[in-house]
Amino acid sequence: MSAEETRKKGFSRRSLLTASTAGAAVAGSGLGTALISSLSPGKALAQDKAAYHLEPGELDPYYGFWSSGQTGELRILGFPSMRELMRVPVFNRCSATGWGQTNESLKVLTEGLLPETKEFLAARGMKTYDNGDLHHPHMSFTDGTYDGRYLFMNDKANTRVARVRCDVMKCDKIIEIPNAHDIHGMRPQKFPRTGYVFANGEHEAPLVNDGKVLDDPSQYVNIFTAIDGDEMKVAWQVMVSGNLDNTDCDYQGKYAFSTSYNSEMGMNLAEMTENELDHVVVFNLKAIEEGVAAGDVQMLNGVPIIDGRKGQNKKYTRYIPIPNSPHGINTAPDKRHVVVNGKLSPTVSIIDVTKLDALFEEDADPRSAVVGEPELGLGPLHTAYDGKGNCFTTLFLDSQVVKWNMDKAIRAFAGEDVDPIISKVDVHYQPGHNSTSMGETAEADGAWLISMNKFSKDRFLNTGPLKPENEQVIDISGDEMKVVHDGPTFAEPHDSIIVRSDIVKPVNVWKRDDPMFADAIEQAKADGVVLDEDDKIIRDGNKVRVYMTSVAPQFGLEKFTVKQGDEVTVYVTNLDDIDDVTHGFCLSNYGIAMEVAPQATASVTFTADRPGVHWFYCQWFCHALHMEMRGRMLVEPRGA
Ligand code: CUK
Ligand code: CUA
Repeated sequence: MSAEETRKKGFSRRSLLTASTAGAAVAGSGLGTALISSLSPGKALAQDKAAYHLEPGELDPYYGFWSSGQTGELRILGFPSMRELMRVPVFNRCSATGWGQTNESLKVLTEGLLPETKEFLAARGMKTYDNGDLHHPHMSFTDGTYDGRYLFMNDKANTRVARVRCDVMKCDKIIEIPNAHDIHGMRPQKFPRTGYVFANGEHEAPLVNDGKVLDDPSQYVNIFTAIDGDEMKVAWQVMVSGNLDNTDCDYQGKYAFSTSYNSEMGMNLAEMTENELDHVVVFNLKAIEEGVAAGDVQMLNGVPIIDGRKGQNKKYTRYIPIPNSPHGINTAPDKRHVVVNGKLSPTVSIIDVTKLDALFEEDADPRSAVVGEPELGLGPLHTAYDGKGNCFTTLFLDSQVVKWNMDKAIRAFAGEDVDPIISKVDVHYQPGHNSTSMGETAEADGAWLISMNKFSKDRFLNTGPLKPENEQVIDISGDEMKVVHDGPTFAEPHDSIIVRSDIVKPVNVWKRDDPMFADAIEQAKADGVVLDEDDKIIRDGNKVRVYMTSVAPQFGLEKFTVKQGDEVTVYVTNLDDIDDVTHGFCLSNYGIAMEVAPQATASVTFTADRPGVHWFYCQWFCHALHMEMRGRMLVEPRGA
């Protein structure tokens, strides 16, 4: 029975578990998993435990996509149950899946590196970076809401932007951003579609950073980058004054905007925090595109760079003064307002995007687009939305989330005597980002908030000096926010998005012609091998290619023989097409291991420099006879 037939008959493990619900009926209808759940998104009842406590076999109404900070991976959670479903390696190495070791992953990890980086790494015996710092995961948009195509994410540690395919939940592109330093804020274009992915270089440096200019900050610049998210290529860059922290864009497709906590261009704490006012840079996308087309750029590393620094050509950028060291910047689902979070200032500043056209006029008041500046509490970092006009801002220093009303804040700024603050809730402790269900799209549904707290202190059993973070699920369906769940997590998710499950439709098995293993298919063809039929060993000088199928519980080859010093590539093709029958290939005492999911081909290349008998085994439990799924690599010693 094929996997498809199995699903249609409702015999898959999932539908058996949910046979008593609507699961069995819809399992074969292609509607995805959302309808199978007994919970529906956005309908969670306040204070109703059933809304976030799932019974065994029940599915969550939302996917959570989580960053992992310095761990460098993307995480997938079920939300609101907070069950961690999957870890998708991106900028890190993964012992389980072989990410960073398989040829397929090395291609993704190396092909987008700059030539000078490749050279620098090669001199250290490295093919790519080993670490990353993944802060901001965001899904691609079409027409102002998530479209389920891709997830994009930044690497602050090594100045990269990556893309994960939502059909297979694997990273397929990583590019290093030239001319910029340390990508922090990153957002996809919301309208008409993604389109662009905007990326902030956070740290200032000389534009040509070859050592000729060193300790002379007056010659440092910072770079804002627009990436073509379809091609994963840099489209253009803008040189700015001050540094760049977080970024977002509007629902008109006209403007992007970034916060700067260091308008001073300071190099130490005292200098960086000196000014009472820092700024938000507004980027005029159309003017920039026209400037690029007209050649008003300098080319560097193959990328056109527009000069958008203060006092330069003002049609490209404007600088809106914002109180002290702003951090997060978040566009509201009303498609009109943008909240800039003050950090060192107890205020947030509200920008009205319909006033940005006028901001670009000659002699415009730089603060003319600011329509509200409510004082909320100490350390506002990030703001999320319920789609009903209310905003939720994390207060790092107060260890609180404050719920406030956008309209009232704007009216108060205009002089009316109204208090925009609705309520506050204590969180534990020191929150950074927060996210609401669908909250960064035009389809914010006002059901849930997650507060991503940097400190957990006494909330969990002590794990020693290094403690987990604490992420708290908050029911926001009523006026009072209610914390309903503590979720410990390892280093250090900064940001998350909460996506309705019907939007995300991953497949169960790979397509045999998937581009992820196109190189393997091509090499097999050249060797006269049919990947999903043949078990063959091809010798090509001292290069040996071992083609091996796998069907639970057997590899296609029980042994293969190579010579010491051969460069061996093992290709494993998983012929199983049943959901969840993943195999692995682990070559013991060679430091080799990889995952091979249903219908995938994975490959790894190594030098057979240890003579003797070496067992390879399947390291993914796949069958009652999984232990027996093993074979031998026989390495003939040199000179034999
Ligand atoms: S930043 Cu971490 S809490 Cu990198 Cu989005 Cu604000
Ligand atoms: Cu195949 Cu375990």
